[in-house]
Amino acid sequence: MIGNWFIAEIPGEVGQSYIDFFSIGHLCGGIAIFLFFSLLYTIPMSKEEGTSQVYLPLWAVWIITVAIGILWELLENTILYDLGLKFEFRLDSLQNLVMDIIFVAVGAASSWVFAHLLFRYHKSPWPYYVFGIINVILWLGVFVIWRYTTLG
Ligand SMILES: [Ca+2]
Repeated sequence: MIGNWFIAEIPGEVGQSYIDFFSIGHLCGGIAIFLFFSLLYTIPMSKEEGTSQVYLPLWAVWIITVAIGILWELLENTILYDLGLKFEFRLDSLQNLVMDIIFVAVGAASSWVFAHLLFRYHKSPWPYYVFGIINVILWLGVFVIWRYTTLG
């Protein structure tokens, strides 16, 4: 089908096209890793002294998350590949690998924007984590459905 080079529709295209169901997994990962490391911002922020106490600014949380995304691709396409743990035992194409990292970066950036907007009006971190976790679960649902439509 036209567009297969861009979006994987069959198992043989997974990891080769720019986008496949694992892209959504990377989006989830970006959101979830950002949520986790942002604890170093939100916990001190919610104390009396406010943002002057933060251990890690949110831009640094974003950079850590993207760095983990890059490390994951290195690990996945070297060690996990050698161990035979990679999907259908083939390496990601360069375009797929780069898009995976971009999806992590976009997921993390969406959490960053959300945190930035929310903390302007509401200094408690709870709504941020409640909606953040709901967001991860919704995208996991998209991942599972897309995985099912690709693999059958
Ligand atoms: Ca990958």
